[in-house]
Amino acid sequence: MTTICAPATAPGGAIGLIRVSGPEAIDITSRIFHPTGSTPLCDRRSSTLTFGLLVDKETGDTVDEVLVSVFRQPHSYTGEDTTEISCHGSVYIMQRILTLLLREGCVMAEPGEFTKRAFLNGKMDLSQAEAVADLIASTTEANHRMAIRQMRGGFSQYLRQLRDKLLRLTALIELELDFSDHEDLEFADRSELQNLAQDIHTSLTELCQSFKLGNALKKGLPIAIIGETNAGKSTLLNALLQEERALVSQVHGTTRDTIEETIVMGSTLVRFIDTAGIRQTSDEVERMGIQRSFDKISQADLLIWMLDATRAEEQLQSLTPQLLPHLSDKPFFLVANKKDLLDTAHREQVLHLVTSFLQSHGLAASQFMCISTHEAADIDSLRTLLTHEVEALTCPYSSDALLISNVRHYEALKLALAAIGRVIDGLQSNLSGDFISQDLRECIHHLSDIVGDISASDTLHSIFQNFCVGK
Ligand SMILES: Nc1nc2c(ncn2[C@@H]2O[C@H](COP(=O)(O)OP(=O)(O)O)[C@@H](O)[C@H]2O)c(=O)[nH]1
Ligand SMILES: [Mg+2]
Repeated sequence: MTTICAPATAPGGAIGLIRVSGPEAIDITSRIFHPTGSTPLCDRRSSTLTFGLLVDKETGDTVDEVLVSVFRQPHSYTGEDTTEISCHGSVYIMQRILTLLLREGCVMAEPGEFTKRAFLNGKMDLSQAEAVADLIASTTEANHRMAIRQMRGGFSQYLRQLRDKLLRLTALIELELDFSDHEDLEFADRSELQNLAQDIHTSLTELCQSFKLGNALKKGLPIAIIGETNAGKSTLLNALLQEERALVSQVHGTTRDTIEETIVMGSTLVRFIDTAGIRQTSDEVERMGIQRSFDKISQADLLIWMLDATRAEEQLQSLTPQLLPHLSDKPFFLVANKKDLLDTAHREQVLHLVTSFLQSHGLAASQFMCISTHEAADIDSLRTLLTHEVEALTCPYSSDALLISNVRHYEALKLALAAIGRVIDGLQSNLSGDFISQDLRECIHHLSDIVGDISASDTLHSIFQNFCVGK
């Protein structure tokens, strides 16, 4: 096993950290380090800090004053002997120290190699290792909470319980098989087996269902802004983002493709999607954009339907047939824009119109607002309402509920779910235990894949290559 080194902090901070891990970590570090005290680094106990000078032997230069932590295997992050050199954060110093470490026999770590070694040495399972990357990337309270829970083993523990249940089920079925020659003997009561299988099926279904929200929390809860051309959708996106992201113009059909941007609202990352305005058009490119708008409408968790208030009635009527199916299955806000162009009487009229429209279609918009996207106060009110709605959408999952946010886990869980589905079918149709236990094994296999008990080396490679260097 090689001894690896890498910077663990980004350049530019006051303090920089360089990590060294592997069988020779302490030896190599001690060759470039002169402790201030009398105890050489090699004689220091695990989890100690030693102050001293980092010296280039060849030139005799003092490179920096540093603190070196020593962790002896297995009591380290990687499970190997490890040192961590805290130096001043200058890019020059860090590079110089790394050069010395390489000269003494270290090799540069690949991205994620420290965590990969931690996994290979049994310090954590694969789902925990993946959570480390999520934790580093977390930008909101919600995805931080998901990552830390997974890193601390909440998910692994739940999977282990499921696997134990599956093993019990397999044992019962194999017991039945062993005695299958005795025709009259029915050792395992099949209805009990069914209950057990059903129980596992329910757990796996819940996990799979949680992916929609888990993934949304990770990538941003999708909120689509929809409506006819020129209603002010792109202006709204820019106002919500507080930047000029999308092109705004009075030319109809300016936004031809969807534009997506994420921002944090409350504790959640949300992803606003500005869509191409929906209208009849002979322009092929614009038609493709409109088709994409409908795709985004289906994928969104929340819709903002924007009307041009000066044309509210015709816009409500013309879009209703196409939008109605989408409005009944997810929360939506109806926003009439350009209120600055209306007098008070006209505003009342729009309010009346929208209220009776909603009633006549049996729709309950979460909110109706008449705004001007040019008014900061209006944007603030809309943002407050949206934040409440977003919190409401994410709260059905209490803070300690398990949420799947990793595509790899989701794919494995879907396969496990299909396998346990076949087990239930098999039990119901009195299939021979041979076949049933085959599906049970497959189900166990997919769960084991998530925690990395059986993962092939190329799977591991593709997971760890996305890590940052030094982790
Ligand atoms: N008077 C007025 N004009 C607006 C308002 N919001 C947007 N507009 C204008 O409406 C036109 C179309 O806006 P845009 O955001 O490109 O609409 P989109 O096609 O729905 O994306 C532009 O000229 C905007 O300046 C508003 O609140 N009041
Ligand atoms: Mg636009």
